[in-house]
Amino acid sequence: MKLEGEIITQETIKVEGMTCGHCEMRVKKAIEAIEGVRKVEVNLRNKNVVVEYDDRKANLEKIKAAVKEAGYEPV
Ligand SMILES: [Cu+2]
Repeated sequence: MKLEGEIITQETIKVEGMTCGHCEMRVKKAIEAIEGVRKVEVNLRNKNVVVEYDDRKANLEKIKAAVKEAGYEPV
């Protein structure tokens, strides 16, 4: 949901190491747990993740750190 005054940024990041639906879910959940993240779409086949977030609260660094912590490699 978009709140008033909110600026949503959309970024696509490459993630290496995902091999199945389980990996997809882990990455999705890890990113969704970050405050300010509004939408996460993980595409296993293309090895990428489309993230929409409020850039006053979240940023790419935080998102990549969460991916790493879940055990995958953001590039
Ligand atoms: Cu897997």
